[in-house]
Amino acid sequence: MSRPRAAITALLAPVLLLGLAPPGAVGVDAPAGAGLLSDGFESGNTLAWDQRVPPLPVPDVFRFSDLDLRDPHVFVDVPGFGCLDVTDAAPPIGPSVNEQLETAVTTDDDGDGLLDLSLLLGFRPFSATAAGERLDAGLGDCPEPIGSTVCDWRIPPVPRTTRYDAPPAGACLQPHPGTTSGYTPGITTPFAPCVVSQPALVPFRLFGQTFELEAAQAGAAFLPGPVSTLSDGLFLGFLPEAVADTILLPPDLPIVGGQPLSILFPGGAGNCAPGDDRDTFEAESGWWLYFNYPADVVPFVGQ
Ligand SMILES: [Ca+2]
Ligand SMILES: [Ca+2]
Ligand SMILES: [Ca+2]
Repeated sequence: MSRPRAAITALLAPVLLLGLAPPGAVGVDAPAGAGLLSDGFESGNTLAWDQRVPPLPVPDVFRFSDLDLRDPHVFVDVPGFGCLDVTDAAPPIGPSVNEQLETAVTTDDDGDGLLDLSLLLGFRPFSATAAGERLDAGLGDCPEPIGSTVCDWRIPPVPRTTRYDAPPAGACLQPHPGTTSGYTPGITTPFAPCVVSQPALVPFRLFGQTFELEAAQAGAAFLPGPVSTLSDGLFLGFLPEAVADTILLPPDLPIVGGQPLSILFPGGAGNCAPGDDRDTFEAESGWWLYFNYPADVVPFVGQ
């Protein structure tokens, strides 16, 4: 059992390597030499700030302190065990996907001195009344242990810029109607006071390859007063099936090695589950991916 156990762990761990990041950072394409007076500073549109014009406001950085895939679920046809939902229930061959996600977020399992998966949200600045404020999102380099970690961006991929809002009431972010499959536990949604980023095309890293996740958003709730923790976090984005079909899992992985990523999700070619979790977005077939997360503010040494 040790071989398939390790294989499944290796297979699923890279799922954690998602990178939050919207499309080309707004403002970075400003003409060379553009200064504060020509980049929208006076308008209050901080998104228009040219990143090449220092100083960039120091961000309030929050790091995901856990990550749970809620929808779709991951099914793997394990010889001797059959078609298993390995999302939450620990399969006989090793930990579940979400157990592995937590391990990656909270420990340095691969021994390189850095927490294995660090997802950062950099608010510039964090505002409980934000309307179109700047948010940078990306992967981080954060040394272990988690309790005293200090983060910087991990580049590449470069962190990306979008905008975020803090709606005065109601839900900040919810699943798109008709795109979920009723798994338990359900998808937690953040309610005011909360923040939510605006939809953006984001790079998503998997097995060392980067592809785009469409219309991705991150939302989370917080308590009034100084904010050091985000709760009820929801991260969502659309993975086109055509993209998932072109991303091959590493050939040395047993069971699904060399197969397209889409084999992991119900409805994907070769997936063993009887259901079909695929959705349609802008005439494309694919999967809306839904993750829940909490996040904690972290000391930040980058820009
Ligand atoms: Ca978890
Ligand atoms: Ca590590
Ligand atoms: Ca779905």
